[in-house]
Amino acid sequence: MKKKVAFITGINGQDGAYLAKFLLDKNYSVHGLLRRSSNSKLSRIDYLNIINKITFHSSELNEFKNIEDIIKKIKPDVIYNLAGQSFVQYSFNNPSYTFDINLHSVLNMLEIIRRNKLDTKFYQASTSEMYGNSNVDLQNENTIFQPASPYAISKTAAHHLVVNYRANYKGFFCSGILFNHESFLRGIEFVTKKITDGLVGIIHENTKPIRLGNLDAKRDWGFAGDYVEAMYLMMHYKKPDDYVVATGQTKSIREFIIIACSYLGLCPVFEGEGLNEICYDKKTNKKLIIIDKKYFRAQEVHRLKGDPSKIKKTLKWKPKYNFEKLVEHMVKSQIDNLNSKKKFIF
Ligand code: NAP
Ligand code: F7E
Repeated sequence: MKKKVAFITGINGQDGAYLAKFLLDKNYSVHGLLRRSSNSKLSRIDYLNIINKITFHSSELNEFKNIEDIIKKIKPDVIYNLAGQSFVQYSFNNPSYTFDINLHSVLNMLEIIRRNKLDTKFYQASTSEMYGNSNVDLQNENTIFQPASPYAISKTAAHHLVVNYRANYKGFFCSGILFNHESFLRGIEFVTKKITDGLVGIIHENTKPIRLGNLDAKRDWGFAGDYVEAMYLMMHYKKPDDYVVATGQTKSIREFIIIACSYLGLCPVFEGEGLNEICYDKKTNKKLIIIDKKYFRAQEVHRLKGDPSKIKKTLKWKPKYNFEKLVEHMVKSQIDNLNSKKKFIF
């Protein structure tokens, strides 16, 4: 039987790499988009041992003609659009670039499918950031969006495009509204990876304390491997729709630090307030965390907590990792990484 063909943009990112592995295991023929600058660093795909099983294509996401040529050539059954300017803080400094990649590229791909009359299914990587500082306790598919950053606005507009194209043209277009999901493959600029790699470095390599911003923001954190399975389930349901993917629990950065410390035998004490707060290990007096105003945002999203009832009920999605298991995975994988001959940096 002919293999189904998947095209993953952002294949070199955290989710792209996990999804590529997941789809290869489901016997898909996997094609991935790399921007030219990505060619020299395929570390996530390398870590998962799948480089030789993927066909790579090279283009910036926003180059309409290149993307159209690739799609017409490989005729994918499914496109997972995971490429994006994904760093919220960067979007305050570069809103225009963020809009170009996160919004215009989505419009381009939907137009390519429509104009060429393709029956390709399309998945869009929407985000919990679209809810912003919502006053709703548990955010679900019906909660009003109040985006609080250029990143969130670009993703909200792209989300509406997908909903609109689905209604107008009846294509199989869906969005996963994914809450934060992390793993050992997370980029080092994100707070969970900064904390786990930073603490492991302090213990095993005597590195400097970690510099962080707001420790009191709360996020609903899941494991990326569980979340790519949710994407797959959405794309294999009988009809296209949008789903919240979340754990239903929310934890602060401070709680993340405390749990990560517990897996390293550290006893964290927080002292001082605001920019003068520090965190040190009670047993050794070693400084672990320093607050740095550079890491505070122009506007913070204070608390996110998702309601995954719809995806659990309709698609029978069930995450395998809880918060503690996620943190343990990130800490232990980094210790293994430091002890192995081939060291991965993401
Ligand atoms: P990620 O690790 O930052 O990966 C993003 C990927 O997009 C990278 O491979 C990057 O390429 C690629 N990319 C960026 N700009 C590009 C461009 N101009 N042309 C082509 N490729 C480009 O992000 P992720 O965590 O896997 O997230 C995947 C998607 O889900 C993103 O769209 C993100 O906004 C969204 N999302 C993420 C979360 C989360 O918690 N992880 C939650 C909700 C939504 P390089 O490898 O060259 O940098
Ligand atoms: O920040 C606080 C920061 O950058 C989380 C992306 O995948 O998830 C991610 O966006 C929280 C924020 O993730 C530092 O202020 C404190 O409150 O790890 P983050 P994010 O902004 O939630 C959503 C769902 C996406 O869609 C995005 O693509 O942590 N924080 N100190 C810090 N954050 C960072 N990065 N660095 C710090 O030093």
